[in-house]
Amino acid sequence: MNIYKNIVILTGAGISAESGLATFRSSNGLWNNHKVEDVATVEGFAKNPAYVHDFYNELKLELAKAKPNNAHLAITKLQKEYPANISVVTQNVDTLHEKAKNKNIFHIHGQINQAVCLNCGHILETFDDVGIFTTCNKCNTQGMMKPNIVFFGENLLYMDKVEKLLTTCDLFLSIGTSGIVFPAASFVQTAKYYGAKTYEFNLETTSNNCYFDEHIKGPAGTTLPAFVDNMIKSLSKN
Ligand code: BV8
Repeated sequence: MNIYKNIVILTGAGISAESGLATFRSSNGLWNNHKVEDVATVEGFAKNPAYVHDFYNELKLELAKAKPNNAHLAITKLQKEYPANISVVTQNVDTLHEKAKNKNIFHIHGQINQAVCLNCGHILETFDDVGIFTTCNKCNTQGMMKPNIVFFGENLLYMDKVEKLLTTCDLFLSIGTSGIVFPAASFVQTAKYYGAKTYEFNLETTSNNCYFDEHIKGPAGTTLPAFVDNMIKSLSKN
């Protein structure tokens, strides 16, 4: 196995599945009980902000209890024992990468424990409920807080940084994402275009499969630790 210098790890809801969190598009998925347009679009929030706040306040309770699994911990081990720049670009709004003590984490679709003030842009970090009566603790405006979640139709966060990471990485690992939501679904294409080796870790092959050099099938809680151990072992062989 090669030695890599710049590694990007893209994660989706599948990496949190073994922590007991529902993914988006599986049968008991998050969206199945709610319409995407009602809880994850700009229009939905404008139409009924209280409903959207309730959805994320409920999700917050569940995500706060979740514990990282062996896939998250494997990333911590890699970042500790493998001498490379290793970034985690996550579509997940849970904080399991933080709980596992991963470093260099970029939440491109936002974070459940944050709300943003639409008046002054201040980010409120809280696992408490946020609603239409919440006051911004910076500008004191009431009723202008929005979950700091990137809705469909909104630009992603950290995209400048992510672009740089994708065009300079030599290894791109995609863990537990269906490759349906853009632009995150196109990251593998960019990485591959700029010469990265690309691996997909999933229970199934996804719509993006032509851009992956290798598919590692199975639950990430098993496949990723094994892959990380091999990467670390390969250091002594070179
Ligand atoms: C934007 C917030 C510019 C809510 C989310 C190009 C083509 C087509 C459409 C578009 C395009 N460009 C833009 C769009 C529109 C849209 C889009 O992509 N639509 C899709 C549905 C076609 N994109 C956007 O609007 C994005 N913004 O492009 O801005 C712009 C600006 C103005 C106008 C237009 C464009 C914003 C996208 C962000 C939306 N917000 N989340 C929340 O998180 O609560 S997206 C949501 O989907 C989550 O973030 C989630 O992470 C993400 C992706 O889903 P996955 O993580 O992949 O989860 P999923 O359930 O799908 O899959 C899980 C996978 O894990 C499965 O494959 C499963 O097999 C696997 N798995 C399960 N268990 C395991 C496992 N794998 C391994 N181990 C296991 N144990």
